[in-house]
Amino acid sequence: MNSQALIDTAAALVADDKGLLAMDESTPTCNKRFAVYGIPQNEDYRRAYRELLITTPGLSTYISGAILYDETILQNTQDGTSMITALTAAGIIPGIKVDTGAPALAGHPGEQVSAGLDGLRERLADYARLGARFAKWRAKFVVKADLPSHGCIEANAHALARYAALSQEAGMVPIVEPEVLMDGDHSLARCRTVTETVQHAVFAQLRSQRVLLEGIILKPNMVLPGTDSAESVTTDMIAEATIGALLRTVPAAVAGVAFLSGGQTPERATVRLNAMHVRYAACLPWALTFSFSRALQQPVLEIWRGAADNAQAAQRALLQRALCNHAARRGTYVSTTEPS
Ligand code: 5MM
Repeated sequence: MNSQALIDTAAALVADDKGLLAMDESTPTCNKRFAVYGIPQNEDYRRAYRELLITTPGLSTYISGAILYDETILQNTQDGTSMITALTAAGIIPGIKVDTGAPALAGHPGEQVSAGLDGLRERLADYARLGARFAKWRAKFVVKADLPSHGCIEANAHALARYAALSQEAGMVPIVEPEVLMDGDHSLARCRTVTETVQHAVFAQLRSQRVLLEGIILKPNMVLPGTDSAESVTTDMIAEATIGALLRTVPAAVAGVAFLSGGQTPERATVRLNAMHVRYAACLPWALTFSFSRALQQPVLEIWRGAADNAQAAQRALLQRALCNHAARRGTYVSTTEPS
């Protein structure tokens, strides 16, 4: 394992106030997003869409890395350039999602454990040969009065750490994504408690599997009340709960923290990231950035709708969202940064 190369890649992924573009939706998820806008759900349209994203002019000014899905990493742009080559030429570091989904966890009704460890060493070697320099694995945690269970937290934390160790062995920086889901009527305080419990378990397992913390990126949820909660919270309360939870659980050695957006509107995700920087930038031991999928892509899909004529406007929308989040990383975002 070349520790310095891992540290350098992790540092490059969070450098210059940039963030990551998560474009690793599995085929069913991508099709579900296309269906909302009446976009045909087939490989040609998924390829064209992903080409549109990665060929956005100027994207690397704000985006350091892009997380691809297995289908995409094997595809080419229309002119025959591989997606990886196109990304690298644009100055964006290519990465790959390597979990293979989350089947039900036996003995734990309503809970799931992410899969994909079998054969992972070989898959990582193949992806590294193709040019991927980082990987991503997501574990998700449902919040209810009695969930997540200890068994679910332990199983997913262990799998995340085994994945992270294998990624580093392959020379790829692991993005470690434990997501406490927004679905439900839980309070902000409950989300914070669960987030802290999950992060504690994840870092205990990462240590136990001898993962180099300087060579990982953590991709957590922001601490938010559930989507069905009637609780009214301010942006400052969210910033305080999120940073408070992370400061208590994430070692200072970790290279960076890059939030998922989890179903927040694009503007809210940006405003909240901005507030965290305005209030806490001076006391953060790690880089704090974004690794959004929906909060970057939703406006793009809304404009593109599968029509080539809309491609340039859709790319402008992606660039605009990336710019807003780049500003949020500096704590300089204001609502006038948004398009009128
Ligand atoms: C939580 O999802 C990740 C971040 O996306 P959001 O910013 O929209 O929350 C994302 O990378 C996710 O892992 C992919 O969309 C893949 O999802 P599936 O369920 O298709 O594996």
